[in-house]
Amino acid sequence: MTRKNQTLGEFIIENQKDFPYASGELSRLINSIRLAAKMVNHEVNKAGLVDITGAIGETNVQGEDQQKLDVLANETFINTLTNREIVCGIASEENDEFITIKGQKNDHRNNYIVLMDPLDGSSNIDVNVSVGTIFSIYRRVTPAGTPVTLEDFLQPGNLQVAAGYIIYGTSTMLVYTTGNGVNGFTLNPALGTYYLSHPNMQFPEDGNIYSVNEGNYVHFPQGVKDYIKYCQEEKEDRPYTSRYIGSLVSDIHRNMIKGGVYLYPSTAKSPNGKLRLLYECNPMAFIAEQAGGKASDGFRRILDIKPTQLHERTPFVCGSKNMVDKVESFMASQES
Ligand code: P6P
Repeated sequence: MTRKNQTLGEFIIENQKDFPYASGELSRLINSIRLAAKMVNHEVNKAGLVDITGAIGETNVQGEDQQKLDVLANETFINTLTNREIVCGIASEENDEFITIKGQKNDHRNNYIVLMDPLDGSSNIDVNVSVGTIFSIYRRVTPAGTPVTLEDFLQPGNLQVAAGYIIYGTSTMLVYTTGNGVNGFTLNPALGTYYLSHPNMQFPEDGNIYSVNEGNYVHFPQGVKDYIKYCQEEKEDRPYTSRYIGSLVSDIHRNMIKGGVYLYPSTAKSPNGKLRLLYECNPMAFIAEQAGGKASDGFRRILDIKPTQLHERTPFVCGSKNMVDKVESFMASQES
């Protein structure tokens, strides 16, 4: 149920009953993400004012230069989630291994695990372009009372109980789903309160925006090359518009509102694509499908992929259903 000017807190309480595990834990978990997002937002919004945007000279498991805000965002979400007695494990793009959380009684009795990219698109920080946090939530599958194992984190995306993102843009928004549609909340920074600004977000079935780094064109599979040329043809419903921010959350958020498709295909440099399955593609795919869109690796539904490694990558095509179908048709024609 949604109503105008509803706050995130009111929304969580009024819709908690829709969640099969309505023990209140998930609500508390979303609330802790809400708090952490406000704290990170405060730092992101003043990044240019203090020496906090520069790289700290270290690299993460992806071999990417860690920006100070990456590290700060990672620590903020981990600390906030750990202190809420709901989560038994956390995996992050910034950490080589997953983190086991015993709980205050050291009994491993918490039921949820969170996987996250704490600050996606962080290379944009120094140029003042919007960045985002992406999170994915599962119930643990190993027995309560025992430490989480890698098995708890390697669940297919179709078992997610919730997923969402925070976009630190011209305004800060929290967009999430618990499997009952997608709702967007905009932060009023003066009050520190999120208000329901985008109820029941829906991907338009079609659109005219394609988002891909065309600098990699020569390395793309032929099917992707053919799709890009299709978008550029002078026809009644084309050419399309190319929009690519280089920040996954921003590109997909815009495409969900306006209609469009985002592609990060395999390339010679990244034969499995660049994006990570567990904490980028799965949560964005859950949101896309809940909003009536579609997400695949060009051939298979993203949410059905069985992960084998914590930081594994996958090619990613996500957006308006008819546009993803079109990309897949070009990919299939090259396979036959
Ligand atoms: P490229 C940011 O590093 C990111 O993970 C996504 O947010 C973004 O869409 C993509 O990589 C950009 O990658 O290779 O086009 O710069």
